[in-house]
Amino acid sequence: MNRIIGKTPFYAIAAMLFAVKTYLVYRFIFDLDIENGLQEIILALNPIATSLFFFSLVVWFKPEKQVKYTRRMALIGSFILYFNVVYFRFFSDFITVPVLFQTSNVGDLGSSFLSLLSIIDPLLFIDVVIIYVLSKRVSLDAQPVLKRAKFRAAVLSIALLVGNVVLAEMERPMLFVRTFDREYLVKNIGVFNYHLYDIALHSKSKAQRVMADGSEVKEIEQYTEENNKSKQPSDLQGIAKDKNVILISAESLQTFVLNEEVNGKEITPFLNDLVEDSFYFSNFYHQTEQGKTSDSEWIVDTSLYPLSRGAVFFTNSENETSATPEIISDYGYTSAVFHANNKSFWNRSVMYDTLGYDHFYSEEAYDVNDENSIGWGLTDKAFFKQSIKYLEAMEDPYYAKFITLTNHHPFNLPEEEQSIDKYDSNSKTLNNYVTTVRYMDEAIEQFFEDLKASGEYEDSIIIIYGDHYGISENHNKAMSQFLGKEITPYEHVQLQRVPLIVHIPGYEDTSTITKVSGQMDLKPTILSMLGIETIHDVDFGTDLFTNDIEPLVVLRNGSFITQDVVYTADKCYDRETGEELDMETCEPTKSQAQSELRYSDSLIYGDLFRFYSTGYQEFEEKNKAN
Ligand code: GP9
Ligand code: MN
Repeated sequence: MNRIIGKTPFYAIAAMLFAVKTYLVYRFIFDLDIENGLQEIILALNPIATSLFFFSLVVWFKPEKQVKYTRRMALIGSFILYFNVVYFRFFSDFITVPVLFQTSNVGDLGSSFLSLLSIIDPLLFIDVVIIYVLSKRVSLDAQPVLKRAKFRAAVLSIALLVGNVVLAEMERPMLFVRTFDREYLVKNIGVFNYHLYDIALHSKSKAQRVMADGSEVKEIEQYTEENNKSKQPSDLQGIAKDKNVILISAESLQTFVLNEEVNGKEITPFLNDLVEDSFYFSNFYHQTEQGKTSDSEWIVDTSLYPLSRGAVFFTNSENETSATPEIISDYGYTSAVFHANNKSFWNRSVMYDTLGYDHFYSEEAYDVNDENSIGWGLTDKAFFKQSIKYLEAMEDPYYAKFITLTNHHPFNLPEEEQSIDKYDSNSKTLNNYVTTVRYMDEAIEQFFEDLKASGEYEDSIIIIYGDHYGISENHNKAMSQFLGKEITPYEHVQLQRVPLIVHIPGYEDTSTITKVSGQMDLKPTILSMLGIETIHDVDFGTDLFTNDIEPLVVLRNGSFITQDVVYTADKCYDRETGEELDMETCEPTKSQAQSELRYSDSLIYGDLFRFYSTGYQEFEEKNKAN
């Protein structure tokens, strides 16, 4: 035995044993999805790099301490891994700092805690036992004492770790900025580095929160009062009082596909018809940034801006909020989100509680198999079909949000599911896109039929909106072929338009509304339709059915759109013609747009709703009182 470990530093042997165990846990307990060779390499490299990095820290101590700390490192590391294993068995998720403070989660585990333990669990500590036994026989002379040996250990472990991060970035660009999903993070940087990253994220947002004292809110309230609050009630105020609200977040749906054809076939035949029979906002913009779908959810439910980096759903999931589901729960509404993806994606499982949702029907609520999955998971058609039973079981009135998935990049669809030809351009993405958009159109059509058949349709209003763009700037050449015009910075802003369709069954006096609007406006519009009036709240949206407010749509990158102008990349354009105007025309609104973004950021980073109590009342109540 002594001969085997004779010359090798003890920390390195321990690191290797620990790495092998970690790899096996990743592979067989966390069951991380491996989609390609690079992911395979990362998953094998990461435990080695990370273990070596942490265990090699002991070389800076005296040899006897090195041995002692190596043992401790193995024990602590094993417990961290084991806690994650137990947590994962219950939540299919990884521990975050806020979770450690969420005692209610521990409550959830309750009596089932014992059932989470398995007879294989002692095996998860086998390396610790081996390390303890070996540590008694290790020769202290073989431990690094010279500076050179110490530096060699440090350089090697850091190099491996950097290699791991570089590969992870290649595999998932912007992994850290977007912080998509804990599973991706763990898959790419391992569970230990993920914990460090999570602690850093947490400390940063906590620090900003600690600095805030709430004095800013008055000024922000005054601003939003003056600029966004209508003086006159809209014509549709209370039109949907006590009705169900069904929101459909249409993945990657952009306005440019509506009323367009490919080889003589409409891309969105159902939506084109629906538009005729609904309020359709033809100049409605998404306002999302890196948080993509989650940003759109944030904007729609809170009427605040997303952040310029990261996703609020991750960075500020513990904030106090004033979100639609929570507000309307006071008026008898139950709320739910339906989305057949992993519930930790975009930290939804945590964030939906924060926003006040009562239920979240995630992947677990659906029967998902190879036959009914395409691309990111369950097909939209199967998703809507399987959702109906849950919707029927919900207590009325409800606020139910459906998030579709099939029309997601890279927009792959098996040939037999394609009802229209692919587009023909140099962009495979755009070529595919039209086919998946059409698939989603058919899925929504089928959902409408099922809503009617199940009797849910009559008592509901149905609001469909695109969550964000699907075709990025990288496809400008193909887009300019599709649109028959050059994609200038002005056109690029115009391409951020996504459809907004407000469908009120039985209501015939509908129209296409061309005034400019954005996702930010949905919260006040919905509340107003439900007959709920704001007494005081801070948000940046306006009721879209009022006419006495000059519309202003600010995009997260500082571009903005008014009835007259489009401002982007330091240039001012006429909104109708796209002609460039003098910057002076845009200047005053530019500073207003900047302050809105700043105000919204301080509300989020400072968690200012802690210091502010919002107030609502029923529209009729106020009338009665007057
Ligand atoms: C995933 C879905 C898509 O659950 O919301 O996310 P995206 O990449 O569009 O943000
Ligand atoms: Mn999306």
